[in-house]
Amino acid sequence: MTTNKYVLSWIDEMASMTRPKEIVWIDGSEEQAEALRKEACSTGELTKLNEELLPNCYLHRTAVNDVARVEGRTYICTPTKEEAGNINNWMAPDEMYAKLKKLYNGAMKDRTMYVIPYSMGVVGSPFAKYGIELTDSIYVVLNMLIMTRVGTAVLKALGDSPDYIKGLHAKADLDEENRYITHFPQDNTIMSVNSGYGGNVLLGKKCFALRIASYLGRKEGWMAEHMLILGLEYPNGEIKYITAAFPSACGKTNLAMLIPPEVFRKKGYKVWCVGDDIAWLRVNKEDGKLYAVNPENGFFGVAPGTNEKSNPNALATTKRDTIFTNVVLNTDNNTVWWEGLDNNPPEHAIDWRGNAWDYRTYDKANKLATAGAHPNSRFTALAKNCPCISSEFNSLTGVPVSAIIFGGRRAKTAPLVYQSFNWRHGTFVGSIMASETTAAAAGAIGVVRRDPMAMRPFVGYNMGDYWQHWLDMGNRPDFTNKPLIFHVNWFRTDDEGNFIWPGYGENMRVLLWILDRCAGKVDAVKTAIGYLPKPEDINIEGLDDVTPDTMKDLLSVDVPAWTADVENIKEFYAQVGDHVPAAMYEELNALTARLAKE
Ligand code: OXD
Ligand code: MN
Repeated sequence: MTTNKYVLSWIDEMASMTRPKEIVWIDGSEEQAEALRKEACSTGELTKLNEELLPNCYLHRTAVNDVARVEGRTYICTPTKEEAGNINNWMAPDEMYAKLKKLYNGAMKDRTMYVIPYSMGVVGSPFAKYGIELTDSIYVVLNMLIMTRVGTAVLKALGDSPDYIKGLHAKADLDEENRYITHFPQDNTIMSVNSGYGGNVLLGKKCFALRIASYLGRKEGWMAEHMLILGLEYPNGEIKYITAAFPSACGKTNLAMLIPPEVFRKKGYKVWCVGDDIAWLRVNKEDGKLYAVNPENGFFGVAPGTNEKSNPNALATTKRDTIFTNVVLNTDNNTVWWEGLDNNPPEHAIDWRGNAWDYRTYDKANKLATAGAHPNSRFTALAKNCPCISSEFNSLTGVPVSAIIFGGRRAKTAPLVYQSFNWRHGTFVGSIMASETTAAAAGAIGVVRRDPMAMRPFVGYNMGDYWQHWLDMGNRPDFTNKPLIFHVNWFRTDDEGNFIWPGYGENMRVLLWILDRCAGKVDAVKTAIGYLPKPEDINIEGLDDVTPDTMKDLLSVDVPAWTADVENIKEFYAQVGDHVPAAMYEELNALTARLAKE
């Protein structure tokens, strides 16, 4: 399929190490995909679901020890530890290559090696970057066919160039002790072994589009971020674009596909989804604005909790052409189910482990052991099947970003929304992003995990240098029309621990304030942490449970909580180490001084 000597010699090298029984090139055709689905069904790797109710949908179960990304076994292998920084696991490239060589040695014996040429971004667009993933898993091939743009067009666009990302994945024995997800940014190489779970093996996603791309972005003057992209359409047809970064499992997919509350819907407001997980951002020299593309082609969303209320658009997207992973199989009608889908769990079912499952045994206090679907079970669905997919989804140049939002899950510390003073302060706000653990997770409640820009597990180099890159972007003379940077918190609680903001579609009310700020249409209150809305400026029309008093609460700055947080931030900065830019410490000191004056 190609005469590219860089591609061919690398595949030769990988094949002589892994020794597959055959090599099959993935051309992106429906015929080949269908043949692979059939083959996977014949071996039990996939189960075909009810063709009438869920056309072209399949179920897959991973090994029980292989259900999530493994941050502890994810490595950035730069020549020096300093380049990877303290937040990443690091191993010297030679040492890691030697270790991997042993694990890959003959790992594809009696298996087929699939060669997947794929593009992150629209093939041929100025934003696009190409990759080739070698894998011995049909599940990976079929997921990549949804999540990325795959096939001969990619090889044609690559031509004779060596400029592609090499990715090698082998399931090997799925041995947890020898599971490695490794990145060699200087070699444009990703190597993954002993896993079959999405984030570890769909190498275009976290490994390429975030870790390697963030490294390339720094080198080449752009940004790869863990952000959704949405367009908010006003009744007059004007559309403004927002990107938002939240830690994993904090509702990015829900916000990206938001359905406006009825009062706004009736007036003609709409929200369009451009992406739910990753944004590649570039400064456009002509208008000085930041432009965003979503390099992916599908959604790899968390199933549990997705329902008609939380995200009807995501649910609709999963009704065809979808691969479900680790959800419940309803054996009465061959459909799928998960906790939080509806109140009708199937009478006869098989759980994510592959065992017969009786929903009556479900115990909320012991979710992991008794749930039918794994809490991290997923759907892999095509973006084009989403009812609210943006007409700009396939745009070659991306959408202009008016606002960047950071967010976390904080019971008290962060107000519903605040605006940073400027790009530098906004970078600081991103650097201190955090979430508190909830009762749902094992361990102590309310423990703060710092997750800067939601990129803690995804920066392919030193976190301090990554913050410096944000600052450097802000200092570019051609970046004249910067988005404003905000922080939101949908998870504020009262003293009894009840959420006081309804969230979901109602979050649109906050987006409207944000965009009004960007358009210079509304005033704000200057506080120690940033600009806050005047309570009356968040439109609560038709929202009965949020009284003006609650709104005041939501928009208050808890000075003691912030003062305590500053100590935690200092500890985190110390952990990031001596690459933390001086400007971030200046921002931290300025915040401390402003809090002291309150
Ligand atoms: C994540 C994901 O873990 O998107 O962030 O899967
Ligand atoms: Mn994510």
